[in-house]
Amino acid sequence: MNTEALVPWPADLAHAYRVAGCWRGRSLGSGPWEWAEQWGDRVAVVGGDRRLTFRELAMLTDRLAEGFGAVGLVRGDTVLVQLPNGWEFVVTTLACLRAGVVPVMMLPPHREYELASIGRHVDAKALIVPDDWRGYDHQELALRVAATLPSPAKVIVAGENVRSECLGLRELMSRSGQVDARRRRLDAVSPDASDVAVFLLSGGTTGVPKVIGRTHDDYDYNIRRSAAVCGFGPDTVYLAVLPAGHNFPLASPGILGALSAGGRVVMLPSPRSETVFATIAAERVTVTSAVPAIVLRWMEEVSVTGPDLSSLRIVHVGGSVLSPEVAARIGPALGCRVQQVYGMAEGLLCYTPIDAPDEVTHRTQGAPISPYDELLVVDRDGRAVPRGRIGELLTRGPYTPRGYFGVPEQNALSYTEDGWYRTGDLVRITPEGNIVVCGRVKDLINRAGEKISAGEIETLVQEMPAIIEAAAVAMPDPQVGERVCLFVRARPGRTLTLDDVAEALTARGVAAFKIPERLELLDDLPHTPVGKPDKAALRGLLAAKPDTRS
Ligand code: OOB
Repeated sequence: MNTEALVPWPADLAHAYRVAGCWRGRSLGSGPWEWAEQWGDRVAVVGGDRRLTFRELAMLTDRLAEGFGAVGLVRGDTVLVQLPNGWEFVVTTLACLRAGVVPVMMLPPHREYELASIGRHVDAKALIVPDDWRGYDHQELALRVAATLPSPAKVIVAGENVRSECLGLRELMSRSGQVDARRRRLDAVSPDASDVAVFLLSGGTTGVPKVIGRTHDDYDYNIRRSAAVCGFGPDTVYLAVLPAGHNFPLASPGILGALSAGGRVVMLPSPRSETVFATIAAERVTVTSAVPAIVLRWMEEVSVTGPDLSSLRIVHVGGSVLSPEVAARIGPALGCRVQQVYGMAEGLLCYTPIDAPDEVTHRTQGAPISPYDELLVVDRDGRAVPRGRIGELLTRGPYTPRGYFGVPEQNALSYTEDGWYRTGDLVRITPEGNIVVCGRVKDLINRAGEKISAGEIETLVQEMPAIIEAAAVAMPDPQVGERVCLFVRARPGRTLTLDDVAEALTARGVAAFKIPERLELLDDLPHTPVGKPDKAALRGLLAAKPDTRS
């Protein structure tokens, strides 16, 4: 990895974060053995038909970390990880942390376009994929992508059917040998706490790949504070249903928060109500996290099946706007408490307290996890607004890195000169210090918590010969919050259908969740004085002309 492409914290602040005890100077890879020493024979991870104790988890982590070395992956190399929620995801992530190999957290629906552009950007040395997932051949995909990358990249496959050109993940972790000696060998090459531990993808990349390098120090603090604020402990049984590569289920407090508190993680590759309810009952799950769209489905379907959710104590809800009315209904419907979570892969995390009054839980997105988080709410000219007024939220702090990896021009837009990250969210802060998200100024579509960059879609469809100009706009939707509507000015004499757009983007290798779900052809797009499509006017058109699909 080109470490010069990272943007470090200023040295004096880094020092202050160490002195304050935020940064502990330890690698996240030391976690599994520390946990094993405290909670050795307790079950740590449940996934499919596997149940791994903390001791087994530490042993498998070490075996795979050494397996990575045996196939030439060394500290500082980046690997694209595209695994569904299962035990392999957990072991792979921990083995990367242990070996200092940096996982880039891709999502299972990503295709050639996303894998290749991110893979090139980070100079990936391997792709770790399932053999086949939901009827799609990921080995084939990964081999195709690997052939286009600048460095020779290995394809490592989780699952049974490993092709001869690929390496088997299970084989890489089936090494024999003395456990203690291996542990010492790995300890000796442990990554630095200031090294990047994971690369998270930013919600809504603008066509420029925006990946966020989270260091061991910063992510450790993120996990530790989140676990404390959410009361995680050895009695926690956390159900991971959101795609595990997202910061929310991974570390807010999620999978890593539960394990580091001695709790148990249950990995489930689907948020389908039936499976989720059955798993909560069977594993006595105490906490899970979900985006509002998923919680809504659970609430609708819970009364039909009447499952046993008696173990469930808390649901973390975040990733997109939750209305106060829905928030108030979750507790009674699922028989648990709610904590709202407002967070971002870029860093800042806010939670409503576990024991907050309903007013706070239902109507706010909570307060930051650290006293060292800095918040600034500004107007369009970048001036601070009076407390309580709405403006764009800027933030800095011990787990909010100072820039994306390798995109200085983008960083000049997304970060101020003095290191504030521009969240693009419109918020106000209540007198008690809780954040209320009121809207956003960034140009993206938030579809069930998945962020889709309008600019990315526009650039991609511009390649279609029938299109002169296009604008992607969020269309409000009761099920998923927002869907992509594409406004198009077509070339005279050319026709265009929604299917044509979907076909072109699919052929381009774009993830299905980004594909527009409504197309509006206009003779001309409205423009702002500077000549950009006028999105406010387009949103107005949408409001006046609701979707007529049945
Ligand atoms: C989480 O992370 P990302 O990186 O996928 O997206 C961040 C953006 C925020 O800037 C905001 O626009 C939106 O997602 N968002 C919310 C929200 N939580 C996130 N908007 C309204 N209400 C909320 N509660 O989405 C994420 C990362 C860690 C924990 C939770 C969510």
